[in-house]
Order: sequence, then C-alpha cells, then structure tokens
Amino acid sequence: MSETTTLPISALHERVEAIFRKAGLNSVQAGALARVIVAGERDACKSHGIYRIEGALRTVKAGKVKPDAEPELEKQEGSAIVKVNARGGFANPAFELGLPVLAERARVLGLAALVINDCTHFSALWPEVEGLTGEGLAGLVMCPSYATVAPTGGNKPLLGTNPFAFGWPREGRPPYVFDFATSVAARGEIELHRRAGKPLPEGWAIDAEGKPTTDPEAALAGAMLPFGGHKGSAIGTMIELLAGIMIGDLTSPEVLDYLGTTTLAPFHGELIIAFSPEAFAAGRPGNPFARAEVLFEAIVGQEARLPSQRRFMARAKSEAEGVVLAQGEIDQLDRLLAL
Ligand code: NDP
Ligand code: PYC
Repeated sequence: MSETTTLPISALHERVEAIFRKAGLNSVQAGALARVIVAGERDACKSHGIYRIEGALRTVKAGKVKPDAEPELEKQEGSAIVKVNARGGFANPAFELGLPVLAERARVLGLAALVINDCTHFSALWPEVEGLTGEGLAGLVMCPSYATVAPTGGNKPLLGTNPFAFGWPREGRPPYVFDFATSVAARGEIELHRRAGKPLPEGWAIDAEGKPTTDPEAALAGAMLPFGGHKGSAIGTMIELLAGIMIGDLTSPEVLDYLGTTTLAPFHGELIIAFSPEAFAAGRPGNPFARAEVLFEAIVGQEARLPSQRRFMARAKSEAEGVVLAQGEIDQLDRLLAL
C-alpha cells in the first residue's frame, strides 16, 4: 500500500494558507482560498482540493488575477440585487463579503441575488451553497467557465463546464445540496484521469475531429460533452446567459479569448440566488421544511442516496480523524511552500 499522512484539518489549512501568503496573496485572498481548497480535501472532492493550488498560483504568476485585491461591496440600499466587485481577485473572498448582505436581503424581501463581477473562480460551488443553507436559505449558484464543451449536435468547444448548484436547509442535519458541472464530468476529472494515465469513460468527450474518444489528451484537445444531451446543453447555455451576459460579465468563449488557455483559472462573474422558503410558503398550508423532510425520507426510503451524502460522510470522517493525503501530495505541499 502506498504511504499516506493524516493531517488535522487546521494543520492542512495553515499549510495551504502559508503557500498562498508566500506567493504574495493578501490575507483576504489567501484565507478564503485556503478555506475552499481545504474544504474540498476534507469532503473528498479531489478535483477541487489541493490539486487546484498550482493552477491558482499559475494564474497569479501570469498576471491574470490580482493577489492583493480587496473585494468591494457596491451599496444599493434596499435592492434585491447585491453586487460585489472582486476587483480582479478570486471569487471566494468576494462571496464571503457579500453573503451577510445577501442573506439579510433575502430574509427581508423573500429572495435576493448576489452578483460577483470581475473574479477568478476555480472552486466547487457547494461552499457558496452551504453559506446560504447555513443562513436558513435555499439557493442556486452558477457561473460560466471557459469554452471547452461542444453544444449537443455541435463538435467544437463553445460552452463552459458551467457548474450549477442548489441547496435546501435542514434542521439539525446537513443540508440537501447538489453541485455539478453541466458537462458529463468536470474538466478537473479529465485532468486527473490524464495524470493517472487512465482512459475516460465513454461518452465524456470528443476529439479534435469531433469523434468520440476515451483518451484524456485527445479529449483535452477536442471537446467535452454536455450531460444529458440537449438538456445539459440548454442548461449550460442558460448559465452563459444569466451568469455571463445578464450580469455584464464574460461568457465562456470570451473567457477563453481573454486567457488564451485553459491552463489558468477562468476569469468571469458568478450569480448566487437566495430564497427564503418561509416567505414563499407564507399563507399556504404546511411548513416547507417539514414537507421537504417527507420528500427526502421518501427518496432515502427507496434506498436512493441524497446528493452530497458521500461528501458529508467524508467530512465527518475527516473531522474525526483528519485528512488523509498521499505522500506525493505532501511532497507537493512542501515543494510549493519552498518556492
Ligand atoms: P459529480 O458528478 O461528481 O457530482 C455531482 C453531484 O451529484 C454531487 O452533489 C454528488 O454528491 C451528487 N451525486 C453523485 N452521485 C450521486 C448518486 N448516486 N446519487 C445522488 N447524488 C449523487 O460532479 P461533477 O464532476 O459534475 O462536478 C464536480 C465539482 O466540480 C462540482 O463541485 C462543481 O462545482 C465543480 N466545477 C467547478 C467549475 C468551475 O468553473 N468553478 C466547473 C465545473 C465543475 P456527492 O458529492 O455526495 O457524491
Ligand atoms: O473542473 O471543469 C472544471 C473547472 C473549470 C474551472 C474550474 N473547474
């Protein structure tokens, strides 16, 4: 068996934050990045854990993200639209800044949206969703990426892997959360297959000639496919419209034009919509949270699992025992800290 090391979550956070601080990120950026990356490892989401550190650092080095950016809340008293300008920094600190205002507006108005502009976003969306459910709110989160996915019926990269996530709060239990790419798989998964020298499952990608491929290199040079055929293609397009064009930010093809590569983290905007279930259900029979539990019980009653159940189990284990890292990953952290 290969060698592993188990680190307490706080120790891993310290190491990751120190790597970012050493690379010149200010404490706002470094702290928020370390929180999402460590959360990825803690929850066994390898495609958005420490594997993402090098991409973030490459993006800083290429001058495509500002390591010392201070996100700015644009004050619009009473509006349901809360705006945070990331000012060229990462999306995560901008979200942390906007969340309390978003939550307050959603509670007062029944629903509110947080628009983040001018940000670099490389992370999973469930940390944002859990920020909302932690406030007792339901929510939707989405953002473009860069053109790597062919629309159904097409054969060239155009849409992004455009992640889409939803959360519903639950009393005394982890929330109901789903979070996925609108491509068959996240691009990070393709990259992890390439690194491991493993073929892709069929149906994930086409090569540069538009032919189906299971070769990760050919897939990276060709195009990924949307999940669910025309349905995923349409949802991916909706995300380009709402979280790109509608919020006055870049679409996935524009992101690729701007960066000129998919080896750097994408620069665009993000849309987060928060709902107060109590406000929507007011005056109607039944408590929405109690009714939701009936639905969840019926799902689990069929031996189906709820999305994020695997992640919450991994989290409980990591919180009890620490995060297990392969020796290669420990070496990678040491190397990055020594840079
Ligand atoms: P997955 O296909 O791995 O998982 C998607 C969701 O489905 C998860 O909530 C997962 O829960 C759930 N799920 C998986 N299997 C089942 C099952 N059998 N029954 C019920 N639920 C299930 O996600 P992707 O590979 O598509 O995406 C991975 C991550 O990549 C996401 O977090 C996404 O935000 C991120 N991403 C980010 C991008 C960006 O630009 N920032 C772009 C694209 C993706 P569980 O975790 O518990 O397994
Ligand atoms: O995994 O598809 C992905 C991805 C793109 C940008 C960040 N993650």
